[in-house]
Amino acid sequence: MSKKILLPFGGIPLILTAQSCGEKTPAEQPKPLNIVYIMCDDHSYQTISCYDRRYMETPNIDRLAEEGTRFTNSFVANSLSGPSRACMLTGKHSHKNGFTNNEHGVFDGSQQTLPKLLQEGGYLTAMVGKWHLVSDPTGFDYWDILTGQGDYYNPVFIREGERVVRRGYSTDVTTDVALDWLSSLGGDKPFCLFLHYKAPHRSWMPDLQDLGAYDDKEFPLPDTFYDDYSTREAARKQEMSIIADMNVIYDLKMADRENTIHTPDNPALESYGRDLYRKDLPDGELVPGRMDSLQQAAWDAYYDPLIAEFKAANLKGNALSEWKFQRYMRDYCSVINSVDRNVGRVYDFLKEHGMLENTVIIYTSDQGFFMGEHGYFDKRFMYEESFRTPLIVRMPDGWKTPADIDAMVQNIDYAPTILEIVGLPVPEDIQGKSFLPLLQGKDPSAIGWRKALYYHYYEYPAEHSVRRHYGIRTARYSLMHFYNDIDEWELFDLATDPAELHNLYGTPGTEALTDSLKTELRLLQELYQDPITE
Ligand code: SGN
Ligand code: CA
Repeated sequence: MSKKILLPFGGIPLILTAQSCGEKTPAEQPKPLNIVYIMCDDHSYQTISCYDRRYMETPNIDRLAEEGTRFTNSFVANSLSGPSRACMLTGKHSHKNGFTNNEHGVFDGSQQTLPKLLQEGGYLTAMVGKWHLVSDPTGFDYWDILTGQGDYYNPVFIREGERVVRRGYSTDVTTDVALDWLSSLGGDKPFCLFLHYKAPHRSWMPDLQDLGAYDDKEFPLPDTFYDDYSTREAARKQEMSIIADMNVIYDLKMADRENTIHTPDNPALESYGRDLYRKDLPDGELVPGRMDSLQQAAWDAYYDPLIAEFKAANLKGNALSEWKFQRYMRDYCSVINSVDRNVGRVYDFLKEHGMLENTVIIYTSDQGFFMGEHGYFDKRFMYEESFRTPLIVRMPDGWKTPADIDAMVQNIDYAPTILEIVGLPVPEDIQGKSFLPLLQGKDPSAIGWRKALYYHYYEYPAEHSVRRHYGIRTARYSLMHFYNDIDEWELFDLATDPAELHNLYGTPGTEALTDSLKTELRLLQELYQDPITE
């Protein structure tokens, strides 16, 4: 049982929840709560050890879960960067916030957003790192964002309109900027920091100190790596296959100095050269977003022998596919090493400054990511690995929150949850629901928590060729409709087919189930007022 303490703060009641049962209670004069919201780009839950122990260890992210709450059924509304960020900022589905896809989207910064509501409630707000919403950020007292997708080495930032090149590795320098901002804060105002890493986005370039970190590890091939996509047309028609679409030069860094590496499974990619990602530069010169000569030398010292080995091996067929999978996993996990280290830096900073007692730490990603399941990399699909996203919430010291929350939450819920945690009102038009009651240990059914999620992905025709689709997911079933230049439904029983290999749509005996899911889907489309129901 928890009790609520109402305190005046900035003219608005601040709700703090203290533990009862004789355990620790907040200090007599509780400080307003700060928020540190850490969001990675494309971080799969499969590569966070508190979610999945198969691949790697992430002790610092795990510590947040140990001291806080791990959400085991956390999802996005549209599995793509810009749209996800817009959903998070507004608490609304894509069709409502207007940012449906990366290709043509420009975020309308004049609309109501979480940072603006926090500012109005007396908060200092900052946006640091990947923004990806094209228009300039609004609602922030400080913003210092990566350009576009951002670069891994010596990245270019736009600091409140001014271009700044920062020497170093993206995840480190982004943390530096965030900690500098936190250090600059004085006074009594609480803050909300949005710390958005570029990592581990494609092309998965590790920090120099992490090169080779997983070379001794043989990653288990996912059971569905050689999926034949039978019964699933949209699943087959994509262009995000490790075997067919992942480029050994661009993605896996196998470019030799003479550009003699070819991609036998995809001749169209042969024209890619070494300079796609390897940046040979005159000594001492720093070209923004590119390695300097010292970084380049360390990079080459690691990759050159691998490139020679790869050329000599002349792999074909499954041997080449599985080699690609191993290299992908090694690079990706190496990039996560730096993420985890930097999450530790943020934690240590808060601890050293006595802020763990009044700061909420949230760790999440803009969407999930395929780690070879169905043979894929990338995301976009409503299939589980991409639809899900990691979510860990560490409430301030003194709170006792459930170790795990299994209710289905979605990124449109973040804004109302944060507003409710800090005691600010949640505007009526926000579509997400605050999951603060779940953090307080309330039973989902007792509070009428949602039983179904709505999803809508729009970016097609576009890179990776994932067809437009919308759908509904309940605790047991996933029903999706692919549309535009295709008209295909897919239905999965997640209880008997968690890998989503057997499309049950149209199979005898599923008529009643399909009808009821379709009815629920239409109700969700009405509820959220999505005009597209093709
Ligand atoms: C880039 C990547 C894609 C990726 C999109 C969207 N290609 O275009 O592989 O799907 O970003 O990612 S790359 O050749 O430029 O690396 S998102 O996370 O920003 O939505
Ligand atoms: Ca992303």
